[in-house]
Amino acid sequence: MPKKPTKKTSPCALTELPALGLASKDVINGIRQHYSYTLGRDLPCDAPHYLYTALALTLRDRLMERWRNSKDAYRDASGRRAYYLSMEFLIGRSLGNAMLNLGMTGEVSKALYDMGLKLEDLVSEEQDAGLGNGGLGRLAACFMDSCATLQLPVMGYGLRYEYGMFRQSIDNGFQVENPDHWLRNGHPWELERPELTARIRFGGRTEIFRSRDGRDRVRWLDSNDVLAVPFDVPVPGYKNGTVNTLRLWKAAATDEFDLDEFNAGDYAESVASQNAAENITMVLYPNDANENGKELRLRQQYFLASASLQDVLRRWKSRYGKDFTEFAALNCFQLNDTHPSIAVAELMRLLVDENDLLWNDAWEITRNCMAYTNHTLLPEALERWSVPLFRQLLPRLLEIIFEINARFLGRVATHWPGETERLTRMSIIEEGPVQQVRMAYLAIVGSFSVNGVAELHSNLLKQGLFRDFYELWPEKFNNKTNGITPRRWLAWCNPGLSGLIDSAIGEDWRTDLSQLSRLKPLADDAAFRERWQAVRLANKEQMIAFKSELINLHMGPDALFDVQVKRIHEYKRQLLNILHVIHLYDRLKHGDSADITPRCVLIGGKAAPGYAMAKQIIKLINNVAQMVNVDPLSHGRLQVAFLPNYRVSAMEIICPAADLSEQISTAGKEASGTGNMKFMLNGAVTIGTLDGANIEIREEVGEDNFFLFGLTAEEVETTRPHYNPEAIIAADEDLSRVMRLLECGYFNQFEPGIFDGIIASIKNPHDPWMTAADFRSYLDAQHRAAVAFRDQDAWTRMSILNCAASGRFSSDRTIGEYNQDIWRLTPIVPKAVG
Ligand code: N85
Repeated sequence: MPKKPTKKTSPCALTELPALGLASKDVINGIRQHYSYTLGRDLPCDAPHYLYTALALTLRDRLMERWRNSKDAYRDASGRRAYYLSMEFLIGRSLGNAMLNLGMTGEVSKALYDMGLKLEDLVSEEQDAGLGNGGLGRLAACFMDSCATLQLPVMGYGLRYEYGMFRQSIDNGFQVENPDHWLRNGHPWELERPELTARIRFGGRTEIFRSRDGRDRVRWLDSNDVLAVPFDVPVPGYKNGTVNTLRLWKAAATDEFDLDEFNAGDYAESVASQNAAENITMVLYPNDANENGKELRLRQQYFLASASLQDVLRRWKSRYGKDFTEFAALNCFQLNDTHPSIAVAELMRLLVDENDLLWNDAWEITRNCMAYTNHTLLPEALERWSVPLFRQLLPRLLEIIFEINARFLGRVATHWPGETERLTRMSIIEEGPVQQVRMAYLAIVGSFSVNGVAELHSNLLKQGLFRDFYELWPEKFNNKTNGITPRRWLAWCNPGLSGLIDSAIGEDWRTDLSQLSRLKPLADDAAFRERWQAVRLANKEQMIAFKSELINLHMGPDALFDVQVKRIHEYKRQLLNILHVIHLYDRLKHGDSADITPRCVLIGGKAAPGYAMAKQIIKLINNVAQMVNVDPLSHGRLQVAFLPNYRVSAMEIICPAADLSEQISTAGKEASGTGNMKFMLNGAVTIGTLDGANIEIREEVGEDNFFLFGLTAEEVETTRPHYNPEAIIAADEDLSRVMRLLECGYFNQFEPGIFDGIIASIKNPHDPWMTAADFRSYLDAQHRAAVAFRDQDAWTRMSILNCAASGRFSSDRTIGEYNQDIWRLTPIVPKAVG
């Protein structure tokens, strides 16, 4: 770690530099300098990777100036700040975003053109930063973009995983997971800050002692410590001079050798054992549902919470010393699901054990600065940790949780005297053969705000999972419907449509997405519709060209592009989608193809490596694709493809090219969805259930421009007790035929039995996802969509209306609401550069 300089060098002398130019000539200079000096390349080399890095560093230089001014402005304002704590930030690529938000797209393109380079070639050199599983992680990234664009003093805290989300390849139809060593070729967007390293404790034991003021205190002894080294990533706002910080922690070993081993001559072993420490941030857990009981995962969670809180307290104390009276008034932590919720107990520990506060004062602070966002309705996805594991790994934290729980249950007992059932239900500690810590309950008890991520989801939380807590504290509960950033998800990924929209309503929609409603009247303008359709056809051509490297898409851009991309999960019902494909194929085989709409069904997504059923579904999609695609009957009528390795940068190509967006989860199961919003913004029409944010999407766009099907969340629950899929199959000719094809092994002729699990799940009266129940209604909706698509002009009208109605789904709106209701921050404008 660099030593602090003994004599202070004047900061001005070091940092006062003339502003860097933004013109193409300045970009060319920057690229040349970095290419030769920073990267030390001396031959006119055509390796695009170095050119990408040189351009990235050129842009980063411009970000640096704005970053410093933003930090200065936040420090000088000394106002309230918020921190977004998340185990996942699914950033994707940063080059295009930096260029766009710096307002340099035009000048960079010109510079590259003058140098004989193609922007796309450099862009595609960048590895996705895949530091997340799916929606929750991508939401965090969109939120960071919106916070910077709204000039809010919000800092992100996360983990710098050495290996991000695995790369998926397909072998004989099966998913294969490959490690994603995304940092291998360097990551130009980060800045290591070793001087801000924090120390994190694990294991050991606790001891009570009497302090000088006569109080009983606790100390944590004999712990095994790990260092947390921050890496800062700049988060630029859209053309506003603000650059916020995303601070990602990397685990590093302390230099303390195990002296006993060392003296015994086991030098190498002693050094090697330090590796265990570095494992903490080695890999992202690839589960988008609960990761059951893995010790390493709990280590990661505590590592994030402790490092981030220590960082905030360090800044606080450098300013206010040990006076914490204003702490809750000036700091707010947003917990992205329960993953970082151990922060509740850790803040108590830091305040009480390390900063001498009394319990009650510390608790008052803690519960006034924590806010919790829930992202799931699936009870099995709620995090629980076994008490013995907790005790062994984090003994002091467990004591604090027990104390929080004891005081909380006292409160419950006063509120509902004599209701012992309620005490059992609401306890943070679940009783059973092995006691469990219920992290969601800890998060609720320790927060002043609890929110869901779409209207339906927030309401269902109040009625179901968190009902008791809602009855106790109704004022804590609120809704914040998710959103997506229009910079990445329209301006950057769909330049064709962006240009057309600009020509119609100007450019302001980038920061005020409600402006898109001005496109509505243009849906009735035939000339505009024609231009809209032309752009969308070009996007489809582009996707075909791009994907043909991996899969052979023989369908032309005139076909209906029917797309479902998201994590593979039973509740998301990729299975229902493929059953529909089998039905279409069955119709073709029986000569029922007179009025079939040419359709290209694209399905992509990763299955958690240990989720057998999800992996079977991928295999089924691939096997169906293989049968359908080679059959001459399908030619020009039907194609199915599984898109391997779905990720952020793939979505940037896919969503501008989709006609039909599949949002077909069992109602009441998808908390919100955000892919649904990306498709809508780019002019796709949704086929969906009344689930998550689909409901709000349909409200905005109107029922005529949305293909609705399926049971409602309420109907799902009332149907469940007498659900009889076999009877449904028997009564439905089309479903019977589909099931017969599956059962006779039509799609697995040389792989007997591999789909038995899937078949059984459809026929199971306890199938939680009730696939058979929605089959008929789904087929009808698909038929309506197919018929509608044949009238291209009418379809284009719907497409325009979908985009025009998507303004509400900007993450700027979402963040505006978080700020108004929870964070209450004042926007801060940094000094302009230059
Ligand atoms: N949830 C989501 O993406 N969850 C995860 O990625 C996740 C859960 C989890 C549990 C999505 C343990 C360990 C790692 C984990 C919801 O499904 C969407 O409906 N990772 C919602 O739109 C999205 O969060 C954003 O709110």
